[in-house]
Amino acid sequence: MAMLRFEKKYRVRGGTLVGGDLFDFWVGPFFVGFFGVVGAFFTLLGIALILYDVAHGPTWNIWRINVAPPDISYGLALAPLLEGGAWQLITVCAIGSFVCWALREVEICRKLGIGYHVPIAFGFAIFAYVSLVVIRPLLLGAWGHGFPYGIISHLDWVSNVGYQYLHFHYNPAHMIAVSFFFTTCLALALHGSLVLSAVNPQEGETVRSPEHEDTFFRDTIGYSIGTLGVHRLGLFLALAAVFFSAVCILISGPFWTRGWPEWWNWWLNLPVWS
Ligand code: UQ2
Repeated sequence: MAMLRFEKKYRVRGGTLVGGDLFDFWVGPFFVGFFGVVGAFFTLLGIALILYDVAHGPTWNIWRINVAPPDISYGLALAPLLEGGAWQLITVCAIGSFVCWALREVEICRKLGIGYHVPIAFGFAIFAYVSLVVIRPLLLGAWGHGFPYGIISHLDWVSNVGYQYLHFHYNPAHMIAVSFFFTTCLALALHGSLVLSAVNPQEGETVRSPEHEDTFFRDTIGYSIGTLGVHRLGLFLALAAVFFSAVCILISGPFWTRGWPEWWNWWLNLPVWS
């Protein structure tokens, strides 16, 4: 079935979580739904708040624009609008917008009768963001521990927080996360190149089957994970990378306040050495 005809056939009523048929419509190619409407509201309000805060700032230079969280002295209280209050409201709008996007994906999955893998995967990305701007600030007792919204400013924040722990690369969860990021790249490079090698032949050559893909890897390393398996592996590797990234920042401060190199003293202090 041609793609556009497929979409017409499967753009069916129902599957909504909230609002019943009320918002069950499309605008051009886009499904709207209750979460499309509410998500658009959060997005527009968030952008308006960013522009309001930035208009009171010193620059319109895109690299230097910054929306800063409140000073640490405000603790977990609400701050005045131009002293971090905007950052707090923007954070609420961002989370509202991201969660609406995920739930709109869920409604589309329900319409199509497919699994919830995409919104669950996106949920890991939302969890990573929420770790930085909600969970860790709550554990440390001040919204000022959230990261600032700006291109250069968030880089400075990452650098400063890293150096606060002397050498972030000694953070064990950071090590695991980086290993997963690299392995994700390896898996996607293997997968992308293998698929193209089989299904995008030179002119005059024929498309090859998954058996050819299996045989390539059995011949080279004695093992093929299979066409379904490689996607399970890819999803696992990518989600594990995000999960351990969240763990690595959540343990920095709330559960470990010294330099990360020092954490490894447990190894040097093992009784087996004496
Ligand atoms: C594979 C397979 C695919 C693939 C790839 C493999 C036919 C189209 C890439 C090979 C992957 C393996 C052996 C796993 C490597 C393990 C790690 C941790 C990177 O067998 O099936 O389907 O795309």
